[in-house]
Amino acid sequence: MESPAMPPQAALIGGEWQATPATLDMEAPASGRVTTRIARCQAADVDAAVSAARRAFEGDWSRWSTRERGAWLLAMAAVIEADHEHLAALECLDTGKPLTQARADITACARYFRFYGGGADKLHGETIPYETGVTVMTLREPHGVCGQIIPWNYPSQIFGRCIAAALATGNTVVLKPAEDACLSVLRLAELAMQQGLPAGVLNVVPGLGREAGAALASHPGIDHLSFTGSPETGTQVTQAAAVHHVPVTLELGGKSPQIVFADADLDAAFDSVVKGIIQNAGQTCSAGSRLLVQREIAEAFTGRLVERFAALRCDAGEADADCGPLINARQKSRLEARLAAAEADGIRIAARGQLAEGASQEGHFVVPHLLSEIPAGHAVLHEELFGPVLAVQVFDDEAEALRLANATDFGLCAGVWTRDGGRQLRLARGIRSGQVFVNNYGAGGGIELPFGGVGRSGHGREKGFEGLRSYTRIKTVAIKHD
Ligand code: TXE
Repeated sequence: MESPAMPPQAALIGGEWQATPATLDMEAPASGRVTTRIARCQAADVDAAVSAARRAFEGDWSRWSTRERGAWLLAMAAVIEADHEHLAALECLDTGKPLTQARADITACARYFRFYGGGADKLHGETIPYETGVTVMTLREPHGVCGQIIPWNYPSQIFGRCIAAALATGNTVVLKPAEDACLSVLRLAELAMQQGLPAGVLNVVPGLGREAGAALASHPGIDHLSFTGSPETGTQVTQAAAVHHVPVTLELGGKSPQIVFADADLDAAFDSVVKGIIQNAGQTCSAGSRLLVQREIAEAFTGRLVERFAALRCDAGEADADCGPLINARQKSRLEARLAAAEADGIRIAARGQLAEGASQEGHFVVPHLLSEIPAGHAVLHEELFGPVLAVQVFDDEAEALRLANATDFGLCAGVWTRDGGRQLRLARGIRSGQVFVNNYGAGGGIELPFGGVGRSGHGREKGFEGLRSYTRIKTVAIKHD
């Protein structure tokens, strides 16, 4: 694969690409090689971006009708589709993910623009019956200037879900992409400007979390903040935003179970269990990282998994193997330390995948691991490992399955595999999480489906129409008349 053309090495502020005195090297996770540099924004750059976003919000942008905003988003979807292969190549190089996955992510990004482009003129308030002679209505208004801090695992998809929903509802945005992977985001911002988005409606301030990210979270000039990342950083961001009473949407990852009962379509469950943890090398907030399997089928089902895991190959994204590398050396050594601790604690490594022959030794690869015989309460059952590691637990009956599924502080997704209709409904209600998939598992997918967590997985919802609603606030207007 040829090296894709690189996006601007600058910040986008008030419609201008502005270089910063300091820059950050970007590294390809599959080779450790530096691919390009990005801007390293500081508090002053963030301040300028927030001011530009405020001017845009109070200027022309607020006069665009919902239909005009929708039309722009639909045109942007077409532009993304036209640049599909270039964007996919950037995403593949920058994150290390298999090219097929990178392509799917760009397709999803375009679909967010299409979905929210179509939705822009379909969101409305209500009228409320009240006293005689008083008409009451609710207006859905944009928050104003939205701060968005996004991670490196799905840069283009998360750009799509946050930016398209925020712009569809008339907000302006200051976006802080992740320092580990943001090339597709910069290219998408470049395309948005070429597509005639007014200056200041979208501002992008690349840089470090503790610099640009912290400056954005604590900025008094933002009206709403959305953050996707770790629970620890989520707490810091929330505390910073609370000083100015800024509402926050948090998407903080998970430890999602896939529960397989003996009566399920086991072939379908099997493929989905593997994909649910291997996708994006397990660096997916909604990864199915715990398998709960019923005792009658546990040996046979796990035996198949052992074979499949042993055959999984890791390689650079462009080789389009089963699994790419982890994002950086820090994530790799963090995961390796946890795997070593698990082994030292007597947990069985039932299977390990392999590194492809051509894979670079400098790449941040960790091969897929299947863990079994795990003592109750062990860290691998409740920590988000964020790698291709599946922890297997065996249960006897539905009550035990539900108890194990809920034995986590996280609550983002769950998969339930059973043909028993009553059990499907009982578990769908009983599992403490933002999404439950029955006889399928939509890790990371589902543009139309509200998405978000409970507990340590965060709060607020993105995606679907809920995503549009969350970028608006309600104003109640009561008019007394004759
Ligand atoms: O996350 P951080 P990291 C989880 C996953 C992973 C762990 C650590 O378990 O192993 O987090 O990853 C910005 N103020 N997820 O260290 O720090 C940062 O620049 C404001 C799950 O990469 O949360 C980046 O843009 N912003 C997750 C974003 O926060 C700050 C995806 C995420 O970085 C900041 C990624 C600060 N003080 C990691 N510090 C998911 N839910 O999908 C950092 N940032």
